[in-house]
Amino acid sequence: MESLLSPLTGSITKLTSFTLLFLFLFSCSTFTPTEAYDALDPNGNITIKWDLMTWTPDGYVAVVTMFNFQQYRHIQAPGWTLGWTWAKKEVIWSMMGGQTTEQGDCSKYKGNVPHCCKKDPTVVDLLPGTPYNQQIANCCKGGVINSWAQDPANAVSSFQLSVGAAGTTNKTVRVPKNFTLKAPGPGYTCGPAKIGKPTKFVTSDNRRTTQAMMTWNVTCTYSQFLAQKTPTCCVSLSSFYNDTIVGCPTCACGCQNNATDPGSCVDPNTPQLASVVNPRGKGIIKPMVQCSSHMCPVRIHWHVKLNYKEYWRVKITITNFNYAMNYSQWNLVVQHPNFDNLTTLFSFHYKSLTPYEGLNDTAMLWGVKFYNDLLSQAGPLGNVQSELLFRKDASTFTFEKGWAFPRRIYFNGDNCVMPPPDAYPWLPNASSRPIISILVQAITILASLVFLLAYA
Ligand SMILES: *[C@@H]1O[C@H](CO)[C@@H](O)[C@H](O)[C@H]1NC(C)=O
Ligand SMILES: *[C@@H]1O[C@H](CO)[C@@H](O)[C@H](O)[C@H]1NC(C)=O
Ligand SMILES: *[C@@H]1O[C@H](CO)[C@@H](O)[C@H](O)[C@H]1NC(C)=O
Ligand SMILES: *[C@@H]1O[C@H](CO)[C@@H](O)[C@H](O)[C@H]1NC(C)=O
Ligand SMILES: *[C@@H]1O[C@H](CO)[C@@H](O)[C@H](O)[C@H]1NC(C)=O
Ligand SMILES: *[C@@H]1O[C@H](CO)[C@@H](O)[C@H](O)[C@H]1NC(C)=O
Ligand SMILES: *[C@@H]1O[C@H](CO)[C@@H](O)[C@H](O)[C@H]1NC(C)=O
Ligand SMILES: *[C@@H]1O[C@H](CO)[C@@H](O)[C@H](O)[C@H]1NC(C)=O
Ligand SMILES: CC(=O)N[C@H]1CO[C@H](CO)[C@@H](O)[C@@H]1O
Repeated sequence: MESLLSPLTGSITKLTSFTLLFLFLFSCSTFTPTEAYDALDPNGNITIKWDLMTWTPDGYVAVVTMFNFQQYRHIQAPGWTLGWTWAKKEVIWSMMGGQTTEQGDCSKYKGNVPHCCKKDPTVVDLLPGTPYNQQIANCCKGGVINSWAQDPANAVSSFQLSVGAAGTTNKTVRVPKNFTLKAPGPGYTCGPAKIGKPTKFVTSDNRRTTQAMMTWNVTCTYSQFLAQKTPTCCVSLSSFYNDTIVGCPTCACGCQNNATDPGSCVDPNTPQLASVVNPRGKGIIKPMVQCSSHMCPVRIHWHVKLNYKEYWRVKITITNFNYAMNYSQWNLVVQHPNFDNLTTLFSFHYKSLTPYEGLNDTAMLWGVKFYNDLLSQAGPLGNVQSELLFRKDASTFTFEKGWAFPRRIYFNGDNCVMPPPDAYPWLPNASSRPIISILVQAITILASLVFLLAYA
């Protein structure tokens, strides 16, 4: 209890300039959204590797492997869709661990009919539970791929295809062109296939190495601008030192409009309507959000909970307002200068994302498997929460100027809408805080403690 009474220390002038410097750095590091460059994950990409394993009488058998090298952007249900354009008149005789969505016109083939004759095939993953004789390693997860930081073992997806009417030497084979990746919506741009060194495979007993006949790679990168998404999440704030709860900005993710779009949201008192209105079908699942002033499918609440002498504590709550989505393997990226001294984190996993040497202010947080890695659909179970304990660095720590609040938050890789900085809960009399206000505050805290103890 003694620690609770510690005054909110810190030299104000120093802190103000620090805040200004930080804001300056921060505003300079916000990139124009046209660039497919993510400052928090500069090397993030999805690499699609084609390994030609054997030649066949009229072509080759290839194993295609997609590596999700992105730290925090995963591919969730209904999964990835990969397309390309053949350079010649290739056909796909057969596939394992994946399938094309359309066969196309195979009328000129008699007897053996190819799996797909389209010039621009579109491939999707098979579903879990596919018979073993149609599976290969890393297939059949319904197109769901985890992120590299969260679960590298499940950040890979593979399928195999037998290609005909193709070349049968590394001189006559032509690489496919115009790769497209939907994951599941737009957002990714893929570069051209680049032929490189053939992949070497080591047998499990480490006693023999084989190699592919030929290997090429395609790299795809994400751009939020291309995805053209309306925001999908927002941030609300509160603190122990101010009763105000700063909610998500109004219409952060869209407005409730009964006139032009009746039923654009679900009244929480009649949530059973949701399942009727939004049957699970193909393609992107449209959010079916609970009616609110912000209309976001997901809200992240950051509550500055306690102040100790050497530590301070934050509670994070993620709430699902979407009746059409269970967010599996959700993740959060949070930027706050005190992440360099995160001491304890309860019931979430943590990884520091350090894109810049010496700047350790960004963390990735995600749920514990089988405990809270699933953010259930809107309703009583639709939230997950955690508490974070930070160690104070006397030279930077302050409750002034909203310093204790996050600089930005991403949910599943999407930037969440923050309240405007001038709306953050301020310390009482923040502008010119005389010593007495500390006393008042201490007394207030004491009083509320006494109150709590009295009624506990
Ligand atoms: C893709 O990501 C991997 C892993 O971060 C990196 O090694 C590779 O250079 C990246 N490729 C491109 C073309 O950026
Ligand atoms: C094709 O294979 C030969 C050796 O078998 C190799 O020297 C050549 O670089 C390869 N060409 C390509 C385009 O991979
Ligand atoms: C590449 O694919 C896109 C979409 O499938 C299509 O609009 C475009 O015309 C294609 N370009 C070429 C050169 O095939
Ligand atoms: C293709 O990508 C894989 C995975 O990053 C890498 O191991 C391999 O060296 C790359 N190969 C080529 C030919 O670029
Ligand atoms: C839309 O309808 C709901 C209830 O049907 C109502 O609570 C809400 O105020 C209406 N919103 C507008 C913008 O009219
Ligand atoms: C979410 O999961 C629950 C429990 O597994 C299930 O009953 C519900 O139908 C799921 N909702 C959606 C939208 O998939
Ligand atoms: C960043 O913080 C984490 C956790 O406190 C620590 O493990 C990591 O070494 C730090 N990295 C740097 C570059 O300071
Ligand atoms: C709490 O913060 C709000 C700004 O969000 C401010 O208007 C209000 O005056 C603060 N309350 C106190 C007691 O200082
Ligand atoms: C109080 C404290 O532990 N401060 C440390 C916070 O982290 C930085 C960098 O990691 C250290 O230099 C500080 O000593």
